[in-house]
Amino acid sequence: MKIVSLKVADARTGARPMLGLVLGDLVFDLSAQAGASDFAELLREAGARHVPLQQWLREIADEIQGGQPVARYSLLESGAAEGMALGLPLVPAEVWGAGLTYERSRNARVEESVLPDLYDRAYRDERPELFFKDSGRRTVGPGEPIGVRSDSTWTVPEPELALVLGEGAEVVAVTLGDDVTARDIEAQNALYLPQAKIFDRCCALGPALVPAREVDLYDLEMRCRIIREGRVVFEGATSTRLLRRRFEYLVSCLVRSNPLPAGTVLLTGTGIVPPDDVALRPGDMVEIEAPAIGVLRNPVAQV
Ligand code: DO4
Ligand code: MG
Repeated sequence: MKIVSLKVADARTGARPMLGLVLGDLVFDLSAQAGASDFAELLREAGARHVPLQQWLREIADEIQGGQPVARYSLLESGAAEGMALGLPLVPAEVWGAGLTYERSRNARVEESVLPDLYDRAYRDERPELFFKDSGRRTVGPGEPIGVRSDSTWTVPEPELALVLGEGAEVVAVTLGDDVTARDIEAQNALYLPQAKIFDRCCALGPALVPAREVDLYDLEMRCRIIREGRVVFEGATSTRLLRRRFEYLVSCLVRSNPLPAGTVLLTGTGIVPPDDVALRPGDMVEIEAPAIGVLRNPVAQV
């Protein structure tokens, strides 16, 4: 079961938002059934009914299955559905990032930085690396361009599992995230991290939300491809089995003296780092894939 946000072509307004419930390859109108047009509203509605989101969605799924689907998910994901497209699955209240949660990320930072010890310590210490990524307005959805800064020549995608937090900071759903990073700026000086991480179109989320209990969060395969002029110029894979931190621990550190609004997203760190001679170029296409969640596709643009 997945939840998607749909942009439905509308003669009067251009596009109208709709929530879809994905069951197998069929997408049903969740907005009509749940009375919510976005994920934040869906969370609030579940809270008002005092029912866990997962359980409510199961009940809705039982009712909706016999009805008429609005689209095929495979067509939506590939951008081929008529009059409909996938949108950002939720407008995040805030986006935070965790770093150095995989050995691969630690090794890459140690090699690139003039202060390697700094990264090794954050990988090993009890306190994890957590950083602010976005207030929501720099985050794009499926099919929308991610950005390369005009002052960076070495920007890379960071494919990460993204946790969506509810009212009490519990993980209600997961999706895929891209913590787009200017590695040259990050490597030059650790104090430049906010500039390496936060800029126009620095984050992508999607294609779908999967309720947290529907998947084994510690056994998710993830792949990333960079496609240039129809050719794959980089492909890498990882699994959340290789994660060095527990998700609950990362969240517990994030909310220490830091209450967060429902709908906050935590990117949980990357286990895929392209080799040093690979950098994103405008016109590239980045694909991030996890069989349990879907494929997040974003073209690359200069910002
Ligand atoms: O400071 C480094 C950031 C590392 C990061 O974003 C990651 O490991 O995903
Ligand atoms: Mg990252």
